[in-house]
Amino acid sequence: MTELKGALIGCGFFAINQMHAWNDVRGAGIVAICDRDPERLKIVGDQFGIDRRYGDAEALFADGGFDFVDIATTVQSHRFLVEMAARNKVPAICQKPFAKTLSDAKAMVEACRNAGIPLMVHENFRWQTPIQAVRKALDADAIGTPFWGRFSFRSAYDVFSGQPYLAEGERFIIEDLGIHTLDIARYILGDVRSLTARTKRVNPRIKGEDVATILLDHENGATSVVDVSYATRLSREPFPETLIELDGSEGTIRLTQGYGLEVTNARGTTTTDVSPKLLSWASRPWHNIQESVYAIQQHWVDQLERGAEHSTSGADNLKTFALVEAAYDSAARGQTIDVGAML
Ligand code: NAD
Ligand code: 89V
Repeated sequence: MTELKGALIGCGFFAINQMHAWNDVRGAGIVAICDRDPERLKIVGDQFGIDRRYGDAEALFADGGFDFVDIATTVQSHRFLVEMAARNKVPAICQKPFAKTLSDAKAMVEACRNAGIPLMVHENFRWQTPIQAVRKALDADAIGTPFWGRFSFRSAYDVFSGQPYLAEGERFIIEDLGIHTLDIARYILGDVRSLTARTKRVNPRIKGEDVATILLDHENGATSVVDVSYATRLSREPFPETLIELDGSEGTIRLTQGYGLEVTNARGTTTTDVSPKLLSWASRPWHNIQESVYAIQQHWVDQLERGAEHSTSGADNLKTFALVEAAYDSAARGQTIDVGAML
């Protein structure tokens, strides 16, 4: 198999995980990196032995010599860089949040479609081992037809020390973390017809909301609650686990803290350990996220080889991104939002 050559733009906090994962992925490797901050460029270039280094993305694309680009910058530059990839006809991965607004996100999908290049959003949470285990239990018909769900992420973990920009934006938890939880809700219970949300800011040292409660009406008739908080101090800190409750016509599923999967149906209850692997470069408690980074990047390569659509393609991610915008809109206006009308 020919090894695909990748270029990574944005050598910040999270890109370290992406670079480690590219080392492990079968069929691809990173040959060039780019960051406008020379210090970050040096740190990542030296750590991963990458000689081709660029301070400017235009210069990177002008030199070429790679088969795809992995955009790991923060949201402000996503549209600019995805459209640059499209102009250069280079397949692109873009970190979440995909864009600043839904109309930007639609334009980015359109640009890649017109250029005929694959576009995947690095929406990795659905690739976590415990989330995949829930999906598999549903696919195996363990609980019949699910009619209710809860997708919950409640924590007091200090995310601001690693990602200081999270304290500075007008928007925080829905845009940064809830976006993953909403994507998981879609992945497990299907697309969403309408949504109602309430938000709060509890931590006075940050600008945006750190608590959100969101009610989803799924197209298949199921109802779910997505509840996320970074203001919840617990006896055992669950970061970064998403806990799931599903009730179905023939039973229930509970994804419990500590990565336990409990399935109850007419045959009784089975409890399975669905802990993520601790990859050689990973560290607790991030290993759950880190393993999913490896999984989504391997998926990128596998689907490119098959010529098949990615699970979190740009087009798919519009449906998650719409939920983020709908949640802010609903919380601001105190109204239920018709999500279908936004797409
Ligand atoms: P960061 O600020 O630490 O790193 C971003 C880097 O991009 C910086 O080094 C910056 O200099 C560089 N950069 C910005 N614009 C650029 C441009 N136009 N050209 C070249 N370089 C540019 O941010 P981070 O915490 O690493 O987050 C990056 C992205 O990853 C964010 O969108 C964040 O939401 C996302 N993220 C995802 C996960 C996940 O699990 N999927 C986890 C954490 C962060
Ligand atoms: O996944 C993320 O985007 C991260 C974190 C899990 C810390 O919220 O910002």
